Amino acid sequence: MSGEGMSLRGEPRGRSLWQRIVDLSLTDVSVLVKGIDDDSIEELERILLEADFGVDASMDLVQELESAARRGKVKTETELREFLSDRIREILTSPPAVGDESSEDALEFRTPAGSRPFVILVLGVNGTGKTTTAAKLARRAMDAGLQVTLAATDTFRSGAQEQLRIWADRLGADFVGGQPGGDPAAVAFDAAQAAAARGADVLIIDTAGRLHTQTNLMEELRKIDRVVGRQVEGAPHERLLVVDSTAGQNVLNQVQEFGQGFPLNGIVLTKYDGTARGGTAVAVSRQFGVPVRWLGTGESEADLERFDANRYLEKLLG
Ligand SMILES: Nc1nc2c(ncn2[C@@H]2O[C@H](COP(=O)(O)OP(=O)(O)OP(=O)(O)O)[C@@H](O)[C@H]2O)c(=O)[nH]1
Ligand SMILES: [Mg+2]
Repeated sequence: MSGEGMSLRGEPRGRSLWQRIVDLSLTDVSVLVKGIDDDSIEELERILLEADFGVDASMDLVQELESAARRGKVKTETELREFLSDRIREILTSPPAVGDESSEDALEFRTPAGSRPFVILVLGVNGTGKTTTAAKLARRAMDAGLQVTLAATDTFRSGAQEQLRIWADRLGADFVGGQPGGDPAAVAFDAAQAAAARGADVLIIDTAGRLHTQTNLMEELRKIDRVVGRQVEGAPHERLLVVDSTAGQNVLNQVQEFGQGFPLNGIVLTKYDGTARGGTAVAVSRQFGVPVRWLGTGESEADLERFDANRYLEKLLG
């Protein structure tokens, strides 16, 4: 998150989250003598909320900072930065990055039993970036030397199938789609069969974010889930929820809703290139304990970063 050039509710352009925190002068001598005043506390909470840290994480951070300052643990800007960085790292549930990226990617797409294919179910409400993320994940897996099948189960929205097919052609991945208006679960069935027959390493299933029928979306998605589970041992091995990082509080509602329907393995935060409010990852981790796994940083297939807490904190706190 660069923050440069972004205007945040009338805030002057270019002031990063860290700069705004520093401007509160929480480490001034007067604070060290008298403690942090209520106005500054309130202001810090406001800044965190505006950066999408969510209510729970914002309140935790502010309270912990207040008590640390009272105990004389936070006396300089460096200590303040370290304090926030440590606390936020604790909240983030993401696994630490190890080794080089491409060998990690190969591991990322491997079933526990070493069987094939590794099945990823891509979930999320409409427009969050599911199809683009499916393509980006395919690209990562292919770069790691794996054979990928992409499946388009949104048979209702016109253009949805075509969009993924175009990605598949461009990337050189196999593609499975369905008849317009056909049963999405039937596409998942065909895709599982085709992937197995081709000896694919990875099957990525793109889904609809909204249904154009009376059928309940969650039920439809669960049907897809069950169908692939019957075809491939342990599938889906990963259920990823794609959320738009600029959607603020809505992100939390979506994690809540999908989390009730599925044991989510991870979150993909998309459009991270377009936000100056990087706290969403913290809010999600604090509230649901679901790790943020990937960041979408643009519209092209290469614009996917593995979520790394250290890199994230560096960007967040300058
Ligand atoms: N800037 C930016 N744009 C993105 C990112 N991910 C997706 N987009 C754009 O967001 C728009 C929607 O992306 P899709 O992948 O079609 O979203 P979807 O969730 O599949 O949408 P539905 O199938 O309609 O539910 C497209 O214009 C994408 O190019 C990202 O990380 N950054
Ligand atoms: Mg789509």
